[in-house]
Amino acid sequence: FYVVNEVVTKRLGHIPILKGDLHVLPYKVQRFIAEKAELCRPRGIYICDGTHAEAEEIKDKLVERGMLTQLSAYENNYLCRTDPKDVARVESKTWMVTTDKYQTVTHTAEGVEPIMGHWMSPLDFGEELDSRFPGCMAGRTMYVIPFSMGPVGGRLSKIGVQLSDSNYVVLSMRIMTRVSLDVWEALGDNDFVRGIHSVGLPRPVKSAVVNHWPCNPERVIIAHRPAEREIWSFGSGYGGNSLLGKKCFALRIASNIARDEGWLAEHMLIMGVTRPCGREHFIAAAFPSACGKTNLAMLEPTLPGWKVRCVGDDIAWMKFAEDGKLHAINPEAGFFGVAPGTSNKTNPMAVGTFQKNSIFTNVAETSEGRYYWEGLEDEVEGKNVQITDWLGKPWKLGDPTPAAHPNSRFCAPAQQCPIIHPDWESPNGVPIDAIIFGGRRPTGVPLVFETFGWEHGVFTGASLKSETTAAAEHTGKQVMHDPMAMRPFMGYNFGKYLDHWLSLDKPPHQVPKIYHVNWFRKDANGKFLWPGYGDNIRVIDWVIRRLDGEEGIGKDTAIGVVPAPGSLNLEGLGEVNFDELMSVPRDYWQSDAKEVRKFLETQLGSDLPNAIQEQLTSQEKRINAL
Ligand code: GTP
Ligand code: SPV
Ligand code: MN
Repeated sequence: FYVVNEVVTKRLGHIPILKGDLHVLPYKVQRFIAEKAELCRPRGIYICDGTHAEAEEIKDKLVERGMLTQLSAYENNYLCRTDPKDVARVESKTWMVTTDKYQTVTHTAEGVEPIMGHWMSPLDFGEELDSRFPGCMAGRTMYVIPFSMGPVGGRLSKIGVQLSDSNYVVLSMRIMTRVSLDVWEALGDNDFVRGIHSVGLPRPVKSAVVNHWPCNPERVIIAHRPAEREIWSFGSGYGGNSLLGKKCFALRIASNIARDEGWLAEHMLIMGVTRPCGREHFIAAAFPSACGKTNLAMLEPTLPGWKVRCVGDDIAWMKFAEDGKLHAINPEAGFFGVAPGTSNKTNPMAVGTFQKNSIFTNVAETSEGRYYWEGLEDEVEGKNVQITDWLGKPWKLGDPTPAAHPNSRFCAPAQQCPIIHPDWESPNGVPIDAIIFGGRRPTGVPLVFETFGWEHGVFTGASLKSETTAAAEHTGKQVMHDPMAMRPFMGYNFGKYLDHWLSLDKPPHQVPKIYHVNWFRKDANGKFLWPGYGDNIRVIDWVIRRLDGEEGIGKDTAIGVVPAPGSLNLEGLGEVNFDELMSVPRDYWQSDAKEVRKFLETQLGSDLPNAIQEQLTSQEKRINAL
């Protein structure tokens, strides 16, 4: 037990502790709570213990208020509809606060806005903070959420404490991270990542609350102070904006810690793939938001004898271990996955995961108490089923607007995944054999290629592009640069980040091979050339055979090694235009190379690592020789 000192008592003033006991909290945590309570002035403080009873109590209250609806066809599944103005990450209002601007952003060419990292000065941040946080929790409860990213006490794990006035956040954080009193014990006197989150709507509220979902879209700010390991989030209750363990901590803050400590924090899934012969390989893959990580992580192979097991679906923390191998852990404990497109046909393992104890946000609902979204058309039983869309309006098949919001999500415990890997919580992580980058590239980019080595692989990751999706506020479907699938999540100067990646290729490290995939190439009629989903195992099969050194299955091209004709297992597939899928069109790549050079030079300026510049030049030469 810890003594509660006078300063803490004084700062708390009359704010009561509604639940929990300050005496079990390490001093640093007590001071943190007292300081922020004095600032935000909640009506009371609720220290979460992570128990089942606690979740039940909060859920019952939210159902009573109408914020959650039970989906009665399942066990302990709930639907939440947000204010339609609060449905995705808000990249334009997400900032890194550092004294030196160039800690956050690169030295871009004159007049060019940096797209990696969004900088705010400490002075400006101070003003933004002062105009939002004082009194922002008035009339609300401040929840104290102790959480561990990675298994509690694990070698690669880190601890955070999030303060939030949103009970939806409490329920979601319990699924997405490990929330428990054990965290205090593991923490002791050590430092922790601090998260302060408010929906930004103190009581009495001056504007109407839509769908019982308090938020303040006009005043949203998500700010990170990496030096202080601190996150301030205001105005949004949605996913990546409010579940601070996820993108804010596990990517933006953690990438800073990772650079300092010599490891990597990446937007990557982690999967174990076992071949018919019984040998298992681990793969980490980075695709931008809503580009297929969850689906690949729990893919159900269409090739007989193969087994895929999921370690993580969104974030990987990776560190070289004594054995020279890159070991990865999934810092999360749940999946916050894109709902539309998820079905028994495309991703049965995800469906299996969210049959109970899950929260669905902005999906549609059937009159039978089931969830519904685009992609489930074939799974609605009975003619008389009525559907209510994500906005709460009656909806029927063929209506011009979608039933579920395109960025509607399921939030489900990873433990429930039928193919969760037995080592998914191993504190030492799993050894990564290959890293895959990918994106949505409708034209020009082959289904798969292997890069020529670590530097070329890092260059390929740095040149990653993808069509924008509904995961953030971008509209339309333009192909956008998303280096390493980290554009919205970069925690520091992208040039330094590339330097860090490049520096890892040194003895005794055995760096993984790096690949690039594209499930989304289209034909002249706009149809996908590749069936995707479970059939992606055919690409993984080729990747693993390459890792094993099988001869005669690769064909050199200007951008990397693609499968040689006949080397991809297409057995049992309908017709596939292999040549078109694998082609590397000269004109396309010539103009792409020009665009990539311009991008890297104007975005990175003097921060562009020499090794990347050399890769750019040699790739241009290869392309021009096509
Ligand atoms: P975030 O959670 O936002 O980081 O997304 P993610 O990368 O995990 O993407 P996810 O697996 O949820 O897939 C996003 C969308 O792409 C879903 O609608 C999927 O159905 C669709 N998708 C995933 N894999 C494939 C594929 O191989 N082919 C096609 N055509 N679509 C896919
Ligand atoms: C993403 O956008 O990459 C997500 C969802 O995984 S969110 O948690 O909102 O960031
Ligand atoms: Mn993601």
